[in-house]
Amino acid sequence: MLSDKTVELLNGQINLEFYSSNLYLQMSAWAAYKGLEGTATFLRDHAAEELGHMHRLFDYLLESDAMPEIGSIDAPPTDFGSVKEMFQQILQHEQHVTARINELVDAAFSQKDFSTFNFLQWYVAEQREEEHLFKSILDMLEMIGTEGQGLFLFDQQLTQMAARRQAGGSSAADEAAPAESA
Ligand code: OFO
Repeated sequence: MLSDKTVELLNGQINLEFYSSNLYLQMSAWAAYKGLEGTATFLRDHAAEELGHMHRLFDYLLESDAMPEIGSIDAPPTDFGSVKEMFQQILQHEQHVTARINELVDAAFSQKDFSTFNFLQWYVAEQREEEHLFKSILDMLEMIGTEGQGLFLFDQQLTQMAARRQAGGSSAADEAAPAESA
């Protein structure tokens, strides 16, 4: 049986994963509005992944005879400055999510709640991958640049990353490696 504190923390994480999904969906809309279709597709897919993270928590609470509670979710911003600024904001957001996961792991361990501690290990690994993925995208942006055809080339890379991700055949690190242009 989960403690009240653990249920509250896991419900808080459900809320954060919902927010992450809405944030990336809004970023996807912003990118599509700017004509960056590859970036928009990549972010839209990522928004769907965040819903998957939310569902895992939702199911874990139910399997533990606790009640998931959906709270109100803050509206995400609608303007992200530039593509580079947007990916910097994503990395900062993922670092914030990692800090929240670490707090959850710490709380589970100190309560000797080893079931929740074990459940959370998936999120620990996922956050390492996600931070690595977005750092790699920022490195790629740095290399390609956004001047001249740079933004077009970057967007093409994200089209290919989204396709590889949809095919499910590569790790986060592979996804961020610049691919051959067609
Ligand atoms: Fe992006 O990992 Fe969940 O929030």
